[in-house]
Amino acid sequence: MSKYRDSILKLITDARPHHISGETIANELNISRMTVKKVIDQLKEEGMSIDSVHNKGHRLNDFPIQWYNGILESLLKDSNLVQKVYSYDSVDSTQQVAKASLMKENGAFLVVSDEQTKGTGRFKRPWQSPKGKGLWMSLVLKPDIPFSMLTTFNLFISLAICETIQSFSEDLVQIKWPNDIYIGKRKVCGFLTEMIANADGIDAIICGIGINVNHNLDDFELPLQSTATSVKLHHHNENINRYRFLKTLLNHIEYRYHQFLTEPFTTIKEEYISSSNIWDRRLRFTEGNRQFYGRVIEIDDQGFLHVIDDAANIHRLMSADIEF
Ligand code: BT5
Repeated sequence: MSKYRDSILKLITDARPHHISGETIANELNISRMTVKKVIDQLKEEGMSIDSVHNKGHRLNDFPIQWYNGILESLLKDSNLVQKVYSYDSVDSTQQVAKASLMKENGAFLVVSDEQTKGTGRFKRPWQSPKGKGLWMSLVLKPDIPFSMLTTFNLFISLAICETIQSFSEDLVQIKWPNDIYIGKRKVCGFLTEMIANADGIDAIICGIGINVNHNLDDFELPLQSTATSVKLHHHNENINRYRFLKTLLNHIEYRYHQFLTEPFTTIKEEYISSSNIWDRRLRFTEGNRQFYGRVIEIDDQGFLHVIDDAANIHRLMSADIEF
């Protein structure tokens, strides 16, 4: 693979919807036109839809299916959220890759992979991440905030994910506090937030997000076929281009992250409450070794859930597993 592939792809993507000439690319990158042509021919062989017209140059007609770093870099060039992106065909877990990359990156960055062989949920539970089907990503942010603020981070992020999926879904998308997004009774997304800290405060937040985008039901392994869903299954059964999906998600996260940094949870509390699916029903809560049935009374201004159990005890929860 040519070392110029990503830079060439970035220029072609930047130029969309217009053509960009081979000469302009060559001059911009200080390489020969022959090198440009070779790379573009190779990309076409890989299936990328590039229109090449004599005297006009090259145009990327549509985004491909696989992740290409050059295209991602172009899509993120105006982002205030991340400065850098790393994309892979296959990794064990984007969370692990993000953690390993922390030392070499000063700013915020994003890791995406087409497949995860050891995708992981909370408490080391496996996260199914088949190739080409989902958005498996880790977002590394480096806010200058005290620990105490972190409790509401998930609440802001879940709204961003929920509204993104809703913009593609014909059916209602809801948040299941604290870490899941559901469509009807099925889970479409799970996310988790890890923190790297030192004595003075937070070094980095690593937010791992897994969204089932283009799965058919039989792309899920048992037993998820009866508990999981994908965005496609609520999008007229049509495949969704993952670049467009990712771009929409990052725009929503950028907005909600700014809100998280500048405003209290109370600003979004009503919106959060009306987007949640945990009200007016008896639920099973698991918190560590403790398990009980109960009903949610409220979510407080710090984002804690207040629950009354069957024996009328009140619990104030920061995190728990909830089953319907
Ligand atoms: C979560 O954990 O829901 C957080 C999942 C985070 C995954 C992302 S993908 C990118 C990044 N890299 C990683 O390695 N992880 C993050 P939890 O609440 O513990 O839910 C895990 C449970 O969800 C499993 O025990 C299964 O029951 C179910 N599950 C596994 N894969 C699923 C999928 N693709 N869709 C729906 N449910 C799934």
